[in-house]
Amino acid sequence: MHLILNNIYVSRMTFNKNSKDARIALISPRAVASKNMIRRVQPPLGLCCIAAGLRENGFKNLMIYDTLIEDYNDVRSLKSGDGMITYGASGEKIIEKMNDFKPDIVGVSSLFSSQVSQAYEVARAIKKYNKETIVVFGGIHASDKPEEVLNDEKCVDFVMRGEGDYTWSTFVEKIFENKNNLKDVPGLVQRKGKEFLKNPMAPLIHDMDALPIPAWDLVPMEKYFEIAMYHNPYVKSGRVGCIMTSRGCPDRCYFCSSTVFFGHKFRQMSPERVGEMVDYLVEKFQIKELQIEDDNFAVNPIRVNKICDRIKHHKLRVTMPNAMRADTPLNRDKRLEMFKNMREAGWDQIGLGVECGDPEFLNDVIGKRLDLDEVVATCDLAHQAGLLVHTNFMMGFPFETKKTRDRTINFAMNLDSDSYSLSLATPLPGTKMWDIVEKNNLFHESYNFDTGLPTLVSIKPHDIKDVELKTLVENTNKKLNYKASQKKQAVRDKYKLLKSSVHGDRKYMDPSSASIEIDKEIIPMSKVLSNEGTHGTENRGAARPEIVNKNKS
Ligand code: B12
Ligand code: SF4
Repeated sequence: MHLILNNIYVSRMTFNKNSKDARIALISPRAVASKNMIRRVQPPLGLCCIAAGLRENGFKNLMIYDTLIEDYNDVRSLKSGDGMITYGASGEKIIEKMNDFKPDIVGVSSLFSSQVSQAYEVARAIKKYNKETIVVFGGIHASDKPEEVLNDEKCVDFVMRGEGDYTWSTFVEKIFENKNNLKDVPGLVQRKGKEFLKNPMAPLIHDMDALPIPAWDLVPMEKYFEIAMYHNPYVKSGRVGCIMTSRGCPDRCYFCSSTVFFGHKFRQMSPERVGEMVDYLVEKFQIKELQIEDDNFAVNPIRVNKICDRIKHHKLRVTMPNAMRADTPLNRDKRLEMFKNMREAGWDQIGLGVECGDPEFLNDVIGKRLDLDEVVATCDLAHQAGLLVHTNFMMGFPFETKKTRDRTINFAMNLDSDSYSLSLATPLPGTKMWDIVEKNNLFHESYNFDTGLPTLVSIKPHDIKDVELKTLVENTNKKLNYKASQKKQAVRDKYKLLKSSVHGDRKYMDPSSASIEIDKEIIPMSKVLSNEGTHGTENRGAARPEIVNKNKS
């Protein structure tokens, strides 16, 4: 017998048991990348948080299936974009797994918008396995575009918006009560005829210390250790633990979608709780490195100092793949003290979010509120403390002009940073920049969610051809990193940490050996730079010193 539950049929047979016996699978879909991107893979923190919340509420039949780790080497080309790939376990493998586990409910997370087509594949596989299994989508993308998700993929039954740490238990309990009334499930979105019923969201979680330790034991940690292609792939040991010690960021960068989801209030774990999370990872998994995934880890420098004190006895190598602000704390002496503490606690590098070298664009358009002098000062302070500095920049913002690009390149070229990432700006749903792009019809014709990656042009450029912009970004990246690598052995040593064997043809290598290809001719970076100096910038990538010289003679 079936009863109708808001357009979906839920079998009484399935649900004639106690809700605590529910069989719940949480799945992380295949990822999408461009061919020359590193294929990163790390334990899915969000799903481990949800599983921990469920377990704390008495649910015990839980499975996390991360397709990326289950079949990391199943790499396929993607039709929707040239040079694009997708990797991870196939739909058939998922069905096989579901046949073993027999879930009642499946939660699918699409952490990135660029993953959503793959998340739909998961939904279709689940319904192929059993059309009565309930499929729920959540995570950043689905939270921002719930109607679109439900319209685009009929195999998705519900979207649950917002942080899922506690809302999942309510959802499973309510759906098992069979009340045909899910109005009390925070953030739930469901179809109602041609309309959508959208429940109010749960308040953001403020007591971060109350969150249980993520259910790392439900994922194959040893496999992640073996592949060792984490957010920061330059690892000394593969035994890496990833944690997030805060959520939310007080800043308002107009391109950032983290704050759309996690808000502007900085919600922090106490140093003691961070210490407990790290103790657990060391004791249970013998981690040797820690990657801190916070969006803006140093918002509270006093907390940073205390965390350093609390974890330094573990003698871990600590990295922080996301950038921190360059002006925290504002007092430079205190900043130096914080960097020294970080160094002592195991950090060997910090990352800074600079974004753009044009102060007006940076502050008036991007909304970063950052004095670029502080970036220069922070590089010096970090070096004094014995830390390397990685800086992050972007190009290709809507309506950006040559002047802004030139200023970014000149600022970056003259900065004493030890490595750089210069990315193409990518519109992310929910952000102010997305709205600007949408309103002004600036999506590049090749743009779709799959191709919304920072190695591709997603926004129609204003005063430069798209191919030229892409080349400029790629070549400037190489130049910046080449320049930096010439200065310090420590920087060259860092590149040696990347496992080259895993990726075969991937182009991540020591930038000292980088070159630029022009008209099918390979020009080594040393020649490119020695001929260019660091001033003229536009078309730097296309400058071909030998040809220029030949033409002159
Ligand atoms: C770590 C990280 C990565 C890691 C891997 C993450 C992993 N597998 O765990 C790596 C390095 C691979 C990565 C890559 C990229 N990333 Co990233 N990444 C992050 C980061 C810093 C942390 C993610 C995290 O663990 N969050 C903490 C957990 C607790 O949150 P969560 O996963 O969202 O889960 C919660 C909720 O979403 C919800 N939930 C999650 N899943 C589900 C499922 C269901 C069913 C339900 C109901 C609820 C639910 O409950 C969870 C607990 O509260 C975020 C920033 C951020 N603050 O989240 C960016 C972020 C997710 N990344 C982002 C982007 C853009 C990228 C890249 C495209 C960028 C790039 N430079 O290449 C690539 C994409 C790579 C690819 N191949 O597709 C954007 C995504 C925005 C978007 N809409 O696409 C973010 C938000 C950063 C930002 N500033 O905007 N990233
Ligand atoms: S500082 Fe980082 S996390 Fe905060 S709004 Fe800017 S990009 Fe987002």
